[in-house]
Amino acid sequence: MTDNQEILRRLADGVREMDEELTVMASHEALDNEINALTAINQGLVIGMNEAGQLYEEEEYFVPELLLCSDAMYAGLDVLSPHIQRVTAGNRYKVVIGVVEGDTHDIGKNLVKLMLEVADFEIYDLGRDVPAVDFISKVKEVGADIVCLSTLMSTTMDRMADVIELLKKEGLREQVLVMIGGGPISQAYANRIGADAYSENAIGAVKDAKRILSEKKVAV
Ligand code: B12
Repeated sequence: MTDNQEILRRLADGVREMDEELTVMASHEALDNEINALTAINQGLVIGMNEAGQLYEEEEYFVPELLLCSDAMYAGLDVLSPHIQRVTAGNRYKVVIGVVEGDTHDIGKNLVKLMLEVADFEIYDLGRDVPAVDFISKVKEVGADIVCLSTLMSTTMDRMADVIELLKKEGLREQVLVMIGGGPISQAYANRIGADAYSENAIGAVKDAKRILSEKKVAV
């Protein structure tokens, strides 16, 4: 393994092993070694969180362990995020983002938010467990260009369809693009509920946001 691969491995290990100190140390090492902050996040911290998810599925980890893993991940993010190279876009498109009602998983949503922020989107984060009506109010209030919906649970997926239905009812569907994502979501599901884009990760979310805006023929 090269030095950089070892550092990325330590970042993932720190998160998986619930070790904030190791995660913070490896984050500083990554910066010292000039590893791109986005690479350190996506190929280090996120890998560790996914490994923790695997251990949860194998019933080796339970809720308390996962919470400690997420603390370690956020500690690493605090070090790395200020070093992400930010882009200045000509036009600042407005994005309303949140986790749908009934679901409190927000790690993925926060990563999508971060990636959109550094790509110079203007973000309105409604947090987690967000009722459909709150998405609609925010879209109206700020004149959003995109709504991003996240969920990690199959039991709450259909709350995404509720948001789309409500947008239609309020006559807002043509004005706003809808992007969805999270563990149980797929392209097939996005097609079924009439979302404009689905992406399986945060980097894809930025690409998709730019793609659907340009398809709508607005300059990005
Ligand atoms: C961490 C975790 C938790 C943490 C959440 C901490 C937090 N603040 O988020 C805690 C411990 C609190 C938790 C609680 C629960 N959890 Co949980 N949890 C997980 C776990 C292990 C990992 C999720 C995660 O953070 N992954 C890491 C991030 C980086 O990945 P991600 O979220 O998928 O996000 C990426 C993509 O999906 C995408 N993305 C995400 N959102 C969006 C949005 C858009 C627009 C786009 C484009 C892309 C996108 O980009 C992200 C970044 O790349 C998953 C298992 C798994 N393997 O996913 C179970 C899992 C989601 N949990 C599950 C369950 C059942 C629960 C509980 C009900 C458990 C309980 N009995 O109490 C509660 C939920 C209570 C509630 N009502 O919300 C189940 C859901 C099953 C289902 N019904 O589908 C899972 C799948 C585990 C399992 N196999 O059983 N959990």
